[in-house]
Amino acid sequence: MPHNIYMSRGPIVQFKLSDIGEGIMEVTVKEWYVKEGDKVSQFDSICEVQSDKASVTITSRYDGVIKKLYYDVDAIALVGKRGRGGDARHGPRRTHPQEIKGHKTQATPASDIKLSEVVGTGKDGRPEPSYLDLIPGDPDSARPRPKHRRQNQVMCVLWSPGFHKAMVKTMTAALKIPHFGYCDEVDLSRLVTLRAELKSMAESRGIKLSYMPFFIKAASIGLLHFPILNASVDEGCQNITYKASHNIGLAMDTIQGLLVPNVKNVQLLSVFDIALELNRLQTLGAAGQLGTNELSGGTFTLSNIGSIGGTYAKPVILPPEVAIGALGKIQVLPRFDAVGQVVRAHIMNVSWSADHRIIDGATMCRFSNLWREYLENPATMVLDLK
Ligand code: CAO
Repeated sequence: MPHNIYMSRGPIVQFKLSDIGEGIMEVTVKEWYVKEGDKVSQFDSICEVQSDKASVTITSRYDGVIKKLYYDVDAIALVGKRGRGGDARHGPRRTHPQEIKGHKTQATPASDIKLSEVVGTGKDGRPEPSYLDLIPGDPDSARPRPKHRRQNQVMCVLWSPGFHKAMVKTMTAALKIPHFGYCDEVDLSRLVTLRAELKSMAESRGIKLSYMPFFIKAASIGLLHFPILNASVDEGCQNITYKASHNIGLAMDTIQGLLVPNVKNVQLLSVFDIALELNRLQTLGAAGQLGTNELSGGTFTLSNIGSIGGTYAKPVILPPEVAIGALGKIQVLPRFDAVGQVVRAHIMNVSWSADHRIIDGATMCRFSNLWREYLENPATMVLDLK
């Protein structure tokens, strides 16, 4: 699957999708992250390809402008093959190519690109057009960049390189945020009973109903009272942006590693609507098909690490968000009831982290109290449902 790099005042470099290992010979183009005329920088995500083993994000080797995309989404591309030819079943398809124009680059192919992948076969040494044409050249192409980056060659079932890179970037940015931590325990006994009643009803509608939709909805109702927790702040902490949409992210353990898709506009959704969307996100996550739409735009996050195990956690804020909650395992534990009798209770711990530059402990605590009360008395949620 070659990409073409067009340099309008220099040689044109064609490169092919490198061998991505594991004996994989063909991939399906799952998503283009770029379109005609887009400017890209080296290491920007270009597209997502899927093999029968995993999905891999292809990143740009150059700064430049996208000239042409040669594969439609869902088309099959052969690893290391030229863009022309191929039989009807497996061969690369050229469908609805999009022409993209641009200007010269100073970029050169990364030193580890195999010679056979850098060919000039067309007129004036230009290669024939292939799957993706990109005209390199970026105003800030003079900035230092890694010299020996291996490209498209990491095949990883647990980690998609693109997502891992994004995680490194996000977590490094998160380190700059002074985290405030706050923990509490929640008695979910009533919610356990309620969910047991509703679970089969949801199943009859083809939906799996876990506790997450309740946690997410209670958080959204809480955010209506504490909008500062559904905000973002600029670097100098001068401007706070309050987000109208409650796009609640949920940390998801997927075959591509940790991803955080979000359920959009939770403030407008019922618990059942949230369950429906959560089911969809989990199905996509299990298939390694979560895309930009699902993964971008989150405003607040919950991480249900308790579905795997554990009680407390120390969640890390996902900038530009300002707060995150981690949920522990629901455990059956002895607790005292209102009249001092020991009862069997379903207890879950919650651990919140918030950006202490703009959120104080009292705010986090009040939000947590409200969230806890809704979950401990789930019938009260009905009163506040939109
Ligand atoms: N305690 C006890 N049981 C739990 C639970 C908890 N905290 N969370 C979920 N369960 C139960 C569910 O109710 C469900 O039970 P039933 O089969 O009886 O319905 C079962 O465990 C499986 O639930 P699930 O995991 O499929 O669904 P979910 O909506 O609860 O969670 C998701 C979805 C995506 C959050 C979860 O699958 C996941 O990926 N969790 C890991 C998150 C993670 O890695 N966090 C760390 C981030 S920091 O690195």
